[in-house]
Parts: sequence; C-alpha cells; structure tokens
Amino acid sequence: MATLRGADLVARALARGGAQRLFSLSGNQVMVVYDAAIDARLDIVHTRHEGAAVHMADAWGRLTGEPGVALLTAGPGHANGVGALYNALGAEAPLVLLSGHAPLGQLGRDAFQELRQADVAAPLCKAAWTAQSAATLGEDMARALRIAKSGRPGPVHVSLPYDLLEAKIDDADATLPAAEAFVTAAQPLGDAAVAAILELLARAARPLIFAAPAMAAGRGARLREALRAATGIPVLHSESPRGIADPTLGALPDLLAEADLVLLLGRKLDFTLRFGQSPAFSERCRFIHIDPEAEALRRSAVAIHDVERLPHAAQADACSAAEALIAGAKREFAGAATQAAWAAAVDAARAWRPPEWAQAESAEGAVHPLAVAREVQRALTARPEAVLVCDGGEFGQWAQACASAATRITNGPAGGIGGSIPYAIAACLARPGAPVIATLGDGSAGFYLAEFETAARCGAPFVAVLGNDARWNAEHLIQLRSYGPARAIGCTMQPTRYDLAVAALGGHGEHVTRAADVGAALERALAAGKPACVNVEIAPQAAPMLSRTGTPPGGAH
Ligand SMILES: Cc1ncc(C[n+]2csc(CCOP(=O)(O)OP(=O)(O)O)c2C)c(N)n1
Ligand SMILES: [Mg+2]
Repeated sequence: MATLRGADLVARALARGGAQRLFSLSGNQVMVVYDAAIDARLDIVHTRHEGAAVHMADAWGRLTGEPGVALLTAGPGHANGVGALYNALGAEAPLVLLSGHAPLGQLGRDAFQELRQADVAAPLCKAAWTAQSAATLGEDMARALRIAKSGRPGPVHVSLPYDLLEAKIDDADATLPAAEAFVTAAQPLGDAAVAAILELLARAARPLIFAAPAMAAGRGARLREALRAATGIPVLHSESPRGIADPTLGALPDLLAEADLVLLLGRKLDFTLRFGQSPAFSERCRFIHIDPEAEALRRSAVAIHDVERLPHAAQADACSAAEALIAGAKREFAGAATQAAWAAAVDAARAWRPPEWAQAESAEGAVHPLAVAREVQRALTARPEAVLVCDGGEFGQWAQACASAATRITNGPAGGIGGSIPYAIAACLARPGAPVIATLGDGSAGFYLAEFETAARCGAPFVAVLGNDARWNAEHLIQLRSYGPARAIGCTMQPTRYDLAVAALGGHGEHVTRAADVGAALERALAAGKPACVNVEIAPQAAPMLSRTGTPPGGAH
C-alpha cells in the first residue's frame, strides 16, 4: 500500500467528509497540506488576512450547512485568525479551523512560532485540541467535522504539528476513517415531548416561537417556514445583537409583552431576549425551552426562576426538534381561537416601518441611508436568488431594517463588524451564479478591503454597497449622546474613495453623491461581472429605532 504523509490523511479525510475547499493563508507549517490538497482535489482560496479566511469558512458553513474549513499557519497566522471565530460562534456556524503548529518534538524549547494554540482558540470554539499522532489525523478530521455540525453547530479547532503532517505513514488507507465516522448524530425530540409541547402551544392564547441563530439560512430557514405553516404560530428569528429590537423585527417589541407562551427553539434565553425578563416580556409569560445543551437549559431555569413559568424543557437540537414538531402538528394541531388574530398582529408589527420613511428625502451631497437601502431592495426584489450580506454599524442597521432577501447573512448576534467582504466572497463560491450584495459602512469596509483582490482572483463578483459617512458613526453617536459634541474624539475618518481602491484591486468602482444616482450605479456594478464597490456618500444618520409607541428599544448594535 502507498506511503502517505500525515498531511495527505488530513486532506483526504476532509474530502471524504465533504469538504470542497480550504479558506487559507499560507505559511511554513501548512505548505505540505497545500501539496496534499492537489491529490485530494481540495480547492484553495488564498486570502489576504487570516481573519478573512475564517470569516469565509463561517459564511460557507451558514450557507451550505456543511462545515467551512479554514487552514492557517502556526503562531501569528493562528492568532490573526481566531478573532473571526467570535461571530461564527454567535451565529452557530459549523466551521473547522485547522492551524499548522510547531513540531511536537520541539515543544517547550521555544520552537519557531510555538504557541499554545488550542488554549487560545478554546473559548471561541466548541472543542479545540492539538493532534497527537500522525496515524490518527484522519480521525481528528472526522471528529472535528462531526462536532462542528452536531447539537448547537459552531467552530472547532485542531492544531496540526508540523512533524505529524510531514510524517510518513504506512498502511495509510486503513487509517482513513470510514464514511460513517463523519456522520453527525441528531439529538431528536422524543414523542412524549413533542406531544406535550404541541399541547402547551395549542392551548396558549398568544404564543410565539423564537428560533436558533443556526436556523438563519438553508435547512433552518426552510424549517422555520414549515413550522409556521404547520402551527400558524409566528416563528421569529433575529440575528442582530439588538435581539428583540432587531430592526428586521419592525415594531415587534411593542407586542412582545402580550405573549403568554414563548417556545425557545434552540434559542438561548440570553441578552438578546433580555433574559426573558420584564418589561420586554410579561411577568406571567411562560417559556418552553428546547436546546441541545444541558447548560443552556440550566441557565434558562435560573433566569426564569419559577417552575410554573417554565412548563417544559427538553434536550434536542433545533432542526431535529423543528422536524418532529412539524410532523406532529401536521397530524394534529388546533390552536386556541385567539391565535390567528394574534399571528396577524405579530406579522403586521414585524412589517411595520415608520410611514415617514417613505418620504425620507436626501439632501444634496448627503444621501439618506434609506435611499440606498431602497435601491438595494429594488435590486434584490428583481433577483430572487440573490444573497444579501449585512455588516453592523448604523448603516448596516438601516440595511437590515429595509432590505430583505430569501438568503441573508449578517454579522449575527455576536455583532463583530468588518466580516461582510469575506462573507460575500464565500457566498459567491457557495452559490455560484447567484448575485451577492453586501451592505457595509466605511469603517467596516477597511477591515478586509484587500480581499477585493482575492475576489477578483477567485471570480467572486459580489457588489459592496458602502455607506460612506467618514466616521465610525455608531461610536461617534455614543460620544455625542454620552459626553456631548465638544468631547467627540477619535471616531472620524477621511472621506475616502474606496471605489478607486477597489478598481485598483481588480474590481469595479462607482462613486455616488446623489440619491438619484444610486440605482443606476448599483445596476452597473451588478452587471460589471467583477467584484464591485458602490461608494455612496451618505448622511451620518443614527440607526433606525422601530417602535410605534416611540419608546427606543435600546440595546447593542
Ligand atoms: C470587531 C468589532 N470592532 C468594533 C466594534 C464596535 N463598533 C460597532 S459599530 C462600529 C462603527 C462602524 O462604523 P461603520 O462601519 O463606518 O458604520 P457606521 O456606524 O458609520 O454606519 C464600531 C467601531 C464591533 N462591533 N466589532
Ligand atoms: Mg461610517
């Protein structure tokens, strides 16, 4: 039998587990994996910063449901990349981060780029470890892919010591895990739990379902729709750190305190749901919690602190539980008479936007973010297969409030800004041929601007719609509110021609200063056939506050 290197086992096992590409930035310790990727037929997307590679793997995981795989080099490469795991963890994206590592044989001797990498990654991962033997590298890959997808999906890290990657292994085929080793076991919801939960839901007057972040796109999004269809109960999904005040949810905060039963479907009772407390929720509102993790169930029990208000808790993964509830409800579900009117009121609240938005005019030289979002929505409506990517910040919030698409990726509940350019590139690769529009502020654009070169090289023709207000407006506004205009410091930027920079990086640039020109510029960018930037000079507006009662919902951005 052929002799293989440890790196061949890594690459072959990844391919056997369904991986198609590695999002990567090269380095000494992983070049042998690059070499092995050729025979394993793994494509390599080489980025300009390790954080971008991890963000790409995150978006790939969210869009495909299969773990995105990032491959970084040891020490500084690994350290550069781990920060990007934070959003993936919050968004519950299946992801495997592989990093080259100093040789096991040199550890503790100040080896080149020696670092306790698994310790660095551990708080941002479901699991993190350093491979210990060359012969079991295939099993390491199978285990990593399995953990990333199981229960609450999320990032997993494996450090790959260089001496193991280079080691020659005889009888290597025998050590490649069988196909079953890559299969993720579901955590199903038992029949008794299904019956009990459906009965509680049916008897409630004003029930709501909050879905897990993992149900944002793909299978999860389809299940959300099917659950709504089978029960008639609104299935809410928010992806912003603003939680219940997510601009996508419209005026929902006004109604939330009327809910009498909330099913948390893989959704933690965390800060995004104000820990289930009043005034966001009624003090009499009851909760059902389904979660794959015992610890999350324990925390909701502590937060609610009243067994009467937590009539059911069950350990199961969100998608399996949704499937079981849908099947059960299809057999039999008759909600209380009040439920249809309640669902209609919730739908109306979600769709509500202030009427004055329809008239929001843009002053010369200072385009209102609404005018930009309107054109983005027009372009999306004409392209139902399009993917919308939204970054954070004030401009990102406007886009999230006003633009929607069947498939949308945001910076998620974790709220880290700057990932949208790599997300958009990964979206182009995950959905070949689908138009991809990213909305982002000028501050967010700077994090990974050089990735436009990656996009041009890899043929990822997304369009970045950049709201340029020459400031980190979200933070600038905090300064104005909290410390007064005389004490604004450090949060302005130069009015920069990002469109010219994008053209220099191999893309297409548009510079827009008038609201009337946004639509045509966006269409030209979409037709350009290369990565593009529509750089719009916008007025520095505060993010939208959606409440019909005028009470600002507050919360983070
Ligand atoms: C990684 C990360 N760093 C910093 C922040 C804090 N932060 C949130 S929004 C924001 C300003 C964003 O500026 P820009 O992208 O220009 O959007 P704007 O608010 O100006 O519309 C900052 C610094 C964050 N959320 N994530
Ligand atoms: Mg800005």
